[in-house]
Amino acid sequence: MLGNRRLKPLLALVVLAASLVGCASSTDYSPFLRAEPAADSVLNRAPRNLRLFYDALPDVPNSSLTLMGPDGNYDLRGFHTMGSDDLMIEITDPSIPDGDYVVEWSAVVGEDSTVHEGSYRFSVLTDR
Ligand SMILES: [Cu+2]
Repeated sequence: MLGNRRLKPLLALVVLAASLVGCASSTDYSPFLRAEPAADSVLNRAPRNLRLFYDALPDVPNSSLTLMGPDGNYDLRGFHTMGSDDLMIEITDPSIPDGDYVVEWSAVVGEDSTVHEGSYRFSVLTDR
C-alpha cells in the first residue's frame, strides 16, 4: 500500500500532467476578430451579406460559412475575400425572416494550417 509520503508526489505529477494536456489542447485562441452584422446585434433590416474579419488573411478554399435561422439553413453564394483579412458571402435570398440567426464559420487563417472554428449570433427584428 502506498504511504502518504509517496502518494503526494504522484498526485502532484498527475495534476501537472493534466494541466500540460489542457494547455496543449487549448482552444482559447481564435483568429476571429469581428463580423458584419456584428455578433449579438439586433438588425431592423435583413442583411444581404455576411463579412467576418480575422487577424490574418483567410484561405477561402479551406474555409466555410453557414447561416442557420428560423427556417433552418440558408443558401449562401459567392464566398470570397475582399483581401482585408476577411471572409465575405452573399445571402442568396436576402428576404430572410425575422428571428435569431447563428453564423458558423471554419477558417484557415494566415500561414498556420490549423482549422479554427467558431460561431456567433445576430437577430433580425423588422416592422414587416
Ligand atoms: Cu466582398
